[in-house]
Amino acid sequence: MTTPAIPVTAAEQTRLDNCSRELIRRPGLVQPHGVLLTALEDTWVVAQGSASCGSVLGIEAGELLGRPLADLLGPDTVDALSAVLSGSGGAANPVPVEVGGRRFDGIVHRVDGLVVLELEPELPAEDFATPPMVYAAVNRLAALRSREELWADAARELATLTGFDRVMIYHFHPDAHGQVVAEVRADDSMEPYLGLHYPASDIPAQARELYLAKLSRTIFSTADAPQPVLPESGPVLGEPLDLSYAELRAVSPHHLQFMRNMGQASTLSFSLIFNGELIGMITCAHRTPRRLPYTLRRGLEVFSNQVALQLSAMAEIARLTRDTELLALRTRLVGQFTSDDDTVQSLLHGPVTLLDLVPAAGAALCSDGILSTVGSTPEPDRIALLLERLRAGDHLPLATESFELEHPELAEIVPSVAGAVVVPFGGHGDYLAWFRPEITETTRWLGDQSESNRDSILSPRNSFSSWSASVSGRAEPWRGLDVAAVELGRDLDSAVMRQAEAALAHLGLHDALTGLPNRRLFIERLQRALSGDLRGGHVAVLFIDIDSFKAINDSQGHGGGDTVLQQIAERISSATRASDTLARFGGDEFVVLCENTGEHGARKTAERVLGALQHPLDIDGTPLRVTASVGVATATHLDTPDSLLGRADSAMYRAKRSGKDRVSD
Ligand code: BLA
Repeated sequence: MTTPAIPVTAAEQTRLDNCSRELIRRPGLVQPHGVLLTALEDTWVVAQGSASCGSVLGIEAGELLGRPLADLLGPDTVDALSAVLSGSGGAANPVPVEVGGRRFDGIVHRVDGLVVLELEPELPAEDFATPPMVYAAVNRLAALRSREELWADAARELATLTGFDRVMIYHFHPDAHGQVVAEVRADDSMEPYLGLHYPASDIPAQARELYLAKLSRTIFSTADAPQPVLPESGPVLGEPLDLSYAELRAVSPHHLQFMRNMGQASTLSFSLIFNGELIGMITCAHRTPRRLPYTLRRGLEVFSNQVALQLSAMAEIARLTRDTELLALRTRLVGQFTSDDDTVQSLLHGPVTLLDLVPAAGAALCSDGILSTVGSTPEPDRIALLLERLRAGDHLPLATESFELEHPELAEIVPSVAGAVVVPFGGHGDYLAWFRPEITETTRWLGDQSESNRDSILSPRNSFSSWSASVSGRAEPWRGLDVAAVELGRDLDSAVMRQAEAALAHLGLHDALTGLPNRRLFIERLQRALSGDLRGGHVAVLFIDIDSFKAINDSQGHGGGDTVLQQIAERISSATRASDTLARFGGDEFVVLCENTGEHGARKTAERVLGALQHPLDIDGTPLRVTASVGVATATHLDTPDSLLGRADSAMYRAKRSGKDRVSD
């Protein structure tokens, strides 16, 4: 039910697809400022070498092939490299290497069944940030509490630690397009990119996947031509070497062109990863070639990891807080719904309303087939028609941010809104709906996104000046509130179900005509009263039978008898105490259980019952006189419900025989 915040154009989709196909992991090329050699795992005999050997080492790659690496580096260095590979004694990259009087950082790893050794010319340590500086920066970040602060401070710290003249932090949106969320520039002559968005194809899918596997990459110079690894195919797999984990991997020519167009000579970028997902990146860019020592780069990977972890913790906390708030609102709405018989009042006009849960211009509620609205919504007949179509098209529940784009056939039914969430509930065609109007969203892009700003569809943009594009026909995104709406629908479903169950349970123990307890409930209560502490003497039962009810019933015609019985029930009820239980046993038989009362009290209640029938009933304006015969029985400690009821019944018959309209015991 989620849609991208910014629609992807067809051209952008094509570019994304094509860019993603480039085989960037096995380019067969390395950057020329260093050297890459491969060696066989068991013998350390050189199998491949980059063409840069000549310029960097002063020895052509061809001269090294087939010779033991120890001939070039010396046996101690080879031992040190192999200790790194086995991890013995905690050995780690880089290994200091000297060739022909030149010093290098030696970086070794295993891939494709080969040992890969990269040599980067050593940089003077005193020109660069020290490990303690990196540790201190990591510690300063740990104190920050908001992601805006974290983004800004991390960029500032990295500008200091790297000396690169532009540092940017990118945040990836759910549709993979990116946004520059922090930026530090060396001087104001550099164009600001802060806040700008860029399309997903600037960093295509396979690049993101690679950046999950390797946390940093150096692109030293956009000017120098990459150098082939010779021979191109490795001796084990017979294909170009997998350079995914190599420091010197040459980058995509499309991206090199992108960098040149941006005026970047070098970049150093770091992955921001959480839960196996690339949530953003940090890019340090320089206008002239610049690179950092391997050890510092590793330190900055730890720094970036700290940024990613903190961003993730902040996002998790924000998510949990929001979930808790939404849950509280839902619970209150369901509480109102359950306690208020008026569904419209409870969901649309109560202390908490549907619009508190899902903010929108207006909301609609269809309850028992009756449509009510609050706020600004389409006309009720339009909403009803929309629902008809949604049901027919099997589109429920619906969440859309743009009818125009996602359901053009429905857009004309509700032209006044752009987005809607519609959730059925209760199982009888009832539903909840929220509506949002169209808003115009203006996105500031990094560079004109139109094709005129590219040489060809696969080319990067020529200009990167801020370029605004507006998108209309869309509502503000629901951002997960559509899910909260569906959950509310489910909550209401179960509330409706519980109410139905409660009503059924009530029916099982009550008389449908008068709502009074039925025989079953009465016997249960009598049983409890008789087995209670105050048993015998304190429990009494009145048996009430309406005199000549058959004649009354016959005279009242169809349904009239029911009205008479309902009115009699009310009269008798008014004569009993709140602690008494009045039940209807069916027909014209009513029974009262009097607890905590003696013979005298029970008899007084019986007299009050007769008194309550003194005034004629009012049956549709016609007075009707009714009388009753009442039998009273008080319990002894030997009584069961049956025996006590039996005596009350006999007493009632005595009252009838002695002339009706009286009490007997
Ligand atoms: C890689 N694209 C990248 C990288 C960044 C960007 C940061 C990672 C490599 C690096 O650190 O330089 C994008 N750089 C940006 C953005 C800014 C920036 C958005 O400075 C903003 C300020 N790129 C294109 C097109 C294609 C393309 C049209 O513009 C494909 C046809 C591809 N970009 C592309 C590829 C990579 C990439 C393939 C991977 C490069 C690699 O690691 O090999």
